[in-house]
Amino acid sequence: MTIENVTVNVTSPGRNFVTLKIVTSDGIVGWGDATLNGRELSVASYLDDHLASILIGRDEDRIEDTWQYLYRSPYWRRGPVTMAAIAAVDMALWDIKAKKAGVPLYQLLGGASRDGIRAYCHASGGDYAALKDAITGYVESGFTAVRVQTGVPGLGQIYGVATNKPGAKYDYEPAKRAADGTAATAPTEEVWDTNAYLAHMPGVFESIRADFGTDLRILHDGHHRMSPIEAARFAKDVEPYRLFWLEDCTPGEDQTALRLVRQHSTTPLAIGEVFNTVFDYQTLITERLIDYVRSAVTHTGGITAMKKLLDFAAIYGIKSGIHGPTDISPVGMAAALHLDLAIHNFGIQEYMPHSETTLDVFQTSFTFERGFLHPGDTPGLGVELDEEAASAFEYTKAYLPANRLTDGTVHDW
Ligand code: CS2
Ligand code: MG
Repeated sequence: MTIENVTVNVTSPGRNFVTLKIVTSDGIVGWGDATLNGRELSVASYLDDHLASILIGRDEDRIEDTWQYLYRSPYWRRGPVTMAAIAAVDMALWDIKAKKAGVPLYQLLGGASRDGIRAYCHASGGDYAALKDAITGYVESGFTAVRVQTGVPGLGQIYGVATNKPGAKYDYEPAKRAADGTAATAPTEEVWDTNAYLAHMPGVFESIRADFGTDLRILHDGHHRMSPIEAARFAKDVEPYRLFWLEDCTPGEDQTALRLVRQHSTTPLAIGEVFNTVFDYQTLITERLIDYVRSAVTHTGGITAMKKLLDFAAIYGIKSGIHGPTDISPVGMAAALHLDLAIHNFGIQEYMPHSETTLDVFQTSFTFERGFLHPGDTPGLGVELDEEAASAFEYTKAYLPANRLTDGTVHDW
């Protein structure tokens, strides 16, 4: 059989998503996630304008060959747009292969290596009282691992922290539309001060340990904002609080920055949500500078590439921590869960549940119970896009916020 039809769906049920649909000549449908937060239409164009016609008539079973063809044959390689497009094709082909075999995808990846996938959630609050409230709520709902982000005295709204509005949930939406819900025209800007952050955070972790004990897994995201020496000091300062990981402490493109952090501390390190190939990790993995690989299946070339990356990491004792925010669609999330269940070097899975509006459009078979996820046993990835429901939600431009230091200097993400 061959690939007969390739279409790209752009929809915005609460937030923007790009989904690839591949249909075979015998009518099997495969879905792939191509969502690149704030740059969605670039990937839609890459798929529509450059890849769709190449795929028509190809044998849908030749997943490895198709991946190599899409990655190696063009002159231009890598980058988030290209790798998100390749990822969507790869996921859709694995979805088709598993549907044809009549098994959930994890069975084709070697079968289950565990019964459930430990998930961490996002707890945040503008001050410690709100953060504590959020953590308490998540622990009571069964989470055994919690990422904590909080406001810093003297600074206003900070990325990753929910506003303290009464009734607001303690999570946040990574990309922002205009205040009235219509298309944004530019990113909002936030003010950042690394010194104030470094002075404030160790006390927050101390309070969390005092209030929640030693069992709770505590994670924290630095969002690439520290210099190598600042990150080294921070990682050392928070050692007594035994973080599960410190994520993205330095800018992602400088792999050697983490050498300095590693020399000074035993706080476990995670990085990679902005990476898109195994080459972004070459130094980090071979020199054992990290403990967790944070890539998204959606931004790293799909299941084929992720499996190889995680197998490479396994040789060095490095585990997975696959990216799972709301800007990864339910299709991309399902791809992560099948990998999580199958690989041996699973570490933890990020889980930021999608809104009900999103889940009305994407029908999912994955489950969450008492802190653990499972992809379900529906053949394929286990997610179907309801195209009719999706058509009611028009693409609405949204941006991740930018940030500047207190003197107005543009700062790292
Ligand atoms: C965050 C994300 O999930 C995470 O760890 O860093 O919110 C990230 O900033 C967004 O996915 C960016 O699109
Ligand atoms: Mg992150």
